[in-house]
Amino acid sequence: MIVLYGFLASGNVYKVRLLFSHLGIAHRRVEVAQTAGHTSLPAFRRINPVGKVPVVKLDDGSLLTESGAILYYFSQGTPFWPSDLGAQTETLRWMFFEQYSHEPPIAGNRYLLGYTDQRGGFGKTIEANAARGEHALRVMDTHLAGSSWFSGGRYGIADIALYAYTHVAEEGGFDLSVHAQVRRWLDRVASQPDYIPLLQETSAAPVTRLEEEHLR
Ligand SMILES: N[C@@H](CCC(=O)N[C@@H](CS)C(=O)NCC(=O)O)C(=O)O
Repeated sequence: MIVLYGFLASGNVYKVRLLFSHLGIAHRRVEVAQTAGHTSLPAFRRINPVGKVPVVKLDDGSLLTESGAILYYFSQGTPFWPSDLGAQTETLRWMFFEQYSHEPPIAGNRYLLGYTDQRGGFGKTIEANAARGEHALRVMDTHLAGSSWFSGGRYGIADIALYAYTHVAEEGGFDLSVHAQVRRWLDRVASQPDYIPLLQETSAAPVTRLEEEHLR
């Protein structure tokens, strides 16, 4: 069975779990506790030298890293990756936007405000992320005024990539009430068949911890 390394509340891991749910792909999850520093452990750095989740281990032992690359891999030959070159380019445009202009400030503030002691000298970073993230949300809202989706005219992997941290942006201090088009799009995503909420466990076998995994 496919192994997915990552923690449940991670938006980047959720992207993969949401696509797996839509496609009916079974996986077993290995917990890698970021807040306990487990992404820095030598055992994990051997799996992904970058030290980030998600990581997917295929049945032949090969490893896939980077959420966008993993979405690309599993969406091939499915409706979640368009067949037309223009729509593919549009999908990639929004996935690159997500990785550079959207996820760093929005996920960054969600992490700093929700998972760290925010009095620990992060004030200026939180402020800069707030401005960058708000800009990204405005760009999305403007796009959605003329289009229902981000993946070339239909729901696809760019929508999944952008949904992961947009739907929890309020945990990072962002006000979604001012982005009406974004809120409608969030509802459209959540009404897709086999949608799962972020914290719903999807592992088809008991979740193990990284330490246990390396004793197997
Ligand atoms: N570009 C990467 C980013 C992944 C990422 O930032 N993962 C976070 C969790 S959401 C992580 O593993 N952080 C651990 C750390 O930085 O030590 C992707 O899209 O997969």
